[in-house]
Amino acid sequence: MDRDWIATARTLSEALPYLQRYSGAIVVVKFGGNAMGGVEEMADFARDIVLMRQVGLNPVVVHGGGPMINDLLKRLGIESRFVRGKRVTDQATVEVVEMVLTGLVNKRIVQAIMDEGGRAVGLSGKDDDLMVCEADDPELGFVGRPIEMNVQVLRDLFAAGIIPVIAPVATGMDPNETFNVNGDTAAGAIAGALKADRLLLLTDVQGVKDKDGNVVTQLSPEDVRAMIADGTIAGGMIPKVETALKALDEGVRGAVICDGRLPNATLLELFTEYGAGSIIRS
Ligand code: X2W
Repeated sequence: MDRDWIATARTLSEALPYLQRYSGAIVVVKFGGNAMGGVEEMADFARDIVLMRQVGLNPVVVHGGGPMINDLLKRLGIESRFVRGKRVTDQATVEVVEMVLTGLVNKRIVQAIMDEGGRAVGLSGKDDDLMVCEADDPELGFVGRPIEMNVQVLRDLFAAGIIPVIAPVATGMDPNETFNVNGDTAAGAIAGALKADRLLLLTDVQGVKDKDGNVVTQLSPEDVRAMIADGTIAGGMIPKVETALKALDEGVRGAVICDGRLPNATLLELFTEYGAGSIIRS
């Protein structure tokens, strides 16, 4: 045998308690633009999501696409500028953000899931009023902060066996307004509104690191607050852990920050003893 099929069968057998534990669970997966990689990585990600659905979980994909937005803005000669990790979004930029996220990126993920034999439907925060926002900060322009969530459409899709794939674009109280929402923020708000069992933030770092640079596998909200206060958690990790803390406050059972470039990152996290990255839970 050129492969250890016995080990493959054992791996499946060992996953049984995890499959039982997560049966019916709602898992919101944030798939960041930096974690997307090429066609093959996209197919691998999609296969894991389809497997989750196949074994009785209710996965929801919330995606980013920052690098793809940067690309098109550059081709159009529009400058990209970020303040505290969020894109300064004027009228021209918000149009590009909506086109890239709800068009290009969203449909690519939907297609990848269907290619693996799953059923997926793409939507944005605008569909069925899923996510209504207000302006986050006047300095950022049309960047939205979710203030009202209507997740019934997601429950309807779960019941039909369909995987929702959500672009982080939303309307405001004025329905003619369009807001650009940070992908992590959107995933956290959706997970919170669903009181999800897990929020998985897939990114391009291994997880939350301690002072020596080692990944901390389990943290409580208090640990996270202490690590922010003493500067151990800094930079781009701050908005991620803050999203996680807010989601926990809203009733999510556990939030995980892990490296989406790892092969089968979501399966590793959900179905093995090992886990991946850092889990934050009370
Ligand atoms: C993000 C939305 C996309 C995103 C942006 O315009 O880039 C804000 O910054 P990643 O790939 O997850 O970074 N929105 C307000 O979050 O993409």
